Amino acid sequence: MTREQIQSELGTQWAGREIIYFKEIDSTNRYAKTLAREGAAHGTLVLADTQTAGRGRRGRGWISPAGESIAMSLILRPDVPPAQVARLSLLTALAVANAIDRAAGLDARIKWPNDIVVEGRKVCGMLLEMDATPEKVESVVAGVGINVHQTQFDSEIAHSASSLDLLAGRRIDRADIVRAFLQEYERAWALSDEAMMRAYCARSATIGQQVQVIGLNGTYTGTAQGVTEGGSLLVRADVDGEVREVLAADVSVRGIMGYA
Ligand code: BT5
Repeated sequence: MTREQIQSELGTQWAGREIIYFKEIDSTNRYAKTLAREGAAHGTLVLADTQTAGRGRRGRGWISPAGESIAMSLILRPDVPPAQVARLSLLTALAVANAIDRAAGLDARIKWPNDIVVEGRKVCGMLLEMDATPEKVESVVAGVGINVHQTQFDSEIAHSASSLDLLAGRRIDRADIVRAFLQEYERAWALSDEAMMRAYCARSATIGQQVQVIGLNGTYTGTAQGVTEGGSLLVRADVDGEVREVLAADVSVRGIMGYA
């Protein structure tokens, strides 16, 4: 996976016009945040073959083995107040799912809030980090990790994870996935709010499913009804039929049937 391969026939206006590639780095998100603070342009991509300290959400880690996966962080400078930044999580998920579908021919689905699954297996995780004042978003770093060539996983994730190669039954080109991601990102960025939400919902693995909401104040089951533009999941609780708004930060959601 080289910069030249990705940028050949890329054809984007801003996404990935600048690509910074590392053979190895601690975390592309950490580096991208530093670059953003130094003034890096909207659309700059930090890409690594492997990370030694890849980050997941809430202090969890992310494994990206050398030669087998994609670890990348896209620097964004949206002209929106901080309250509207949640839209970018939805947009990022949509762009990754579309890219995997187009470049690997797989039915990629968005598992709320931030996983991409194929056949119920996690092939991608996303971590968005924002640098903002109360009034203004300075930058957002959209971090994306995709499993491409792995054939084995640590025992901790063996039941839930898979790779594009395993699912497609053929070798998928990493540069094709990164290029498609940048193209799909730009396309999704230009959509109206309504069109983006429609496309997001059509790609959701969660909407319409029975889910279990595991929160601080206990656990309940219900049916996922939709996602708000603020990124919350709407769940109709089985116990009283009330629709509750579930924030990604508050709970984890499990499908009733296993991981997805
Ligand atoms: C995520 O967190 O899924 C967000 C992962 C974001 C990684 C990208 S890579 C580029 C950029 N730079 C970074 O430093 N990070 C971003 P979360 O939902 O918290 O899931 C983390 C959990 O997923 C871990 O605790 C493991 O159980 C599992 N996991 C770790 N590595 C995995 C992998 N390669 N495939 C599937 N599951 C994995």
